[in-house]
Order: sequence, then structure tokens, then C-alpha cells
Amino acid sequence: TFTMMSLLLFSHSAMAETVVGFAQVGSESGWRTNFSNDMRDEATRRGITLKFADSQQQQANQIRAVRTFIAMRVDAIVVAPVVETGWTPILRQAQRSNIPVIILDRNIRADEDLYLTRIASDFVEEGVKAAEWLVDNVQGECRVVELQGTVGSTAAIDRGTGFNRVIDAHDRISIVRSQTAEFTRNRGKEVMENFLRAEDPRSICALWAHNDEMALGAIQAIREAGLRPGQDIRIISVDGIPDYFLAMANGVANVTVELDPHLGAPTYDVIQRYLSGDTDIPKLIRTTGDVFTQATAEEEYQRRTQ
Ligand code: GZL
Repeated sequence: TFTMMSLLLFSHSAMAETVVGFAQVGSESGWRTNFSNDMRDEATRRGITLKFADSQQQQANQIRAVRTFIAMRVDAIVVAPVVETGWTPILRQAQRSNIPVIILDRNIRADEDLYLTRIASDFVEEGVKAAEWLVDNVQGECRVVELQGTVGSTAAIDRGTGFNRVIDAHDRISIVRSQTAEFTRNRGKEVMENFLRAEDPRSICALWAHNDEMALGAIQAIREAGLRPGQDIRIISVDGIPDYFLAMANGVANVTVELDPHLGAPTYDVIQRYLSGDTDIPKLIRTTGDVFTQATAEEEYQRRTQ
């Protein structure tokens, strides 16, 4: 019986799948949900066991999840960091346990020896592209209100940097109100309602939202204030979720910079390369996204929802 048992254990361990622990931010936006679904689907396609932790946008929950993954001795840990700071101690623990860490999407302020690689878009470029659309599509003065993403997140910091870099060169375009709405639709509606009370609504030329979710909430607020989103107030955003393509097709939103939610394949490619001994892995792997407007919104919506 001992021989049989050890044979069974050996065969099982030889056949053991790759086990990956994933500390996801939460489910605050449609983009995040699409990203999570892609991570699960791609793991299933590759026979990878994915241990998924939804951290409800709380960094403490993410750190707790990573600690659990270390205790479970997973083959690799993936973190989509909610904010940039506070990661060094837990990443040192993963390093001491020889478990590779992959950073997805937002960035962290930590020694890059503490993680294998980061897979992400260029958030500054997303802000630049959003502002360039505005510069190309307004004449004269334009007073902008801004819905920022989660405070301290790379997406909010860098998108703001990119957008401001462009409009700083155009003295008749200016941001007159700016506040975080946490990347969610509900907060986007509430903060936009505040903006519409604080400013003469007819003096607002454009909304710059760091993601589609907040923009969609703001669109509801603009309608309830009796104004026409997409016409009286131009709507500029990032992510490219299906609901936003529908809004552009209906003429109530103007433009978005698409953010690729399909991070599963590049993530598991890099993990499988690392586990097979490849040490030539770059510290940053870039994803890209195009700018989409009303011109192609209908067909793009169909393509994304069939
Ligand atoms: C940016 C990502 C942002 C999305 C939002 O890459 O971190 O987080 O733009 C999500 O939808 O909340």
C-alpha cells in the first residue's frame, strides 16, 4: 500500500497543474469585470488553476490575499494593485518564498527586483489622446469638469498628467472642477450632480472622466439637469466598455480611449515562460488601445456584444 500511495502522490504531483493566485482590485467597473472574466476564461483554456481574490478596492484585502497565496505555495502570484504605495513588505515575503509576482494594469512604487514583470497600458498616453480629441473638436473657450479615478491609483495620476499636459498648451481650455468618483457609475452621477449645482450647467463645455463607468453615471445626471450629453456637454472617457459604445451610438457620449481587458493570455504566457526557465523577461510589457468615436460606435458595439 505504501508503494501504491507514493506512486499515486508522485503521479499526481507530476501531473499537478500550475496554480496561480490573483489579487484583483474588485468589481467597481465594467472594464474590471471584463478583465476578471478574461483571467478566469484564459486559465480554464490553459488548464491553469486560478485562485481568485476580489479585494473590494481595499489594499489591505489584497495584501491579505497575497499572504494566503504565499502560504499556499502557489506557483505564481498576480496582483492588480489598487494603489501605487505600500507593496514592498508583502513583495519581500513572496520573494523570500521564491514565488514570482506579476503586476497587472496599475503600477506600484517598489524596487523592480521585487516583481517579475508588469503588463499594462500607457495611462499618460490615454490622457493625452483624450485631450487631443477635445482640442481637435472644440473652437475657442472650453470649461471642463473632471471625474478622477481612485485617489493614488496610477490610472488616475497618469491619465490626469497626460490630459493636463495637452490642455496646458491651450489657454482657452481649462479644468474648472475636479473630484474623484472612485471609477464607479454611482459616484460619477453624484459628483456630476454636485458640479451641475456648483457651476452654471450651460457654462460647462466638456466632461473628462477617467473611465467610462463614471462617464455613464454623469450622463444620467446631465440628462436629469435638462441638458443634452454629447451635445451641450461633450463626454470624453477611457476604457471602451460596451455600454459606452452604445452611449456613443445613441449620441450621448463622444469619445473613449480603449483599454485592453484581455490580460489573461500575456500574463499566463509570461508565467509559463518563467516556470520553464526563461530568464529573459522584460520588466514592462505594454498593451495598447485605440481612440473610438461616434463614427464607428454602432459597429463596434455590435462586435463587442455578439
Ligand atoms: C485602468 C484601470 C481602471 C479602469 C477602471 O487601467 O486601473 O480601473 O480604467 C478601473 O475602469 O476601475
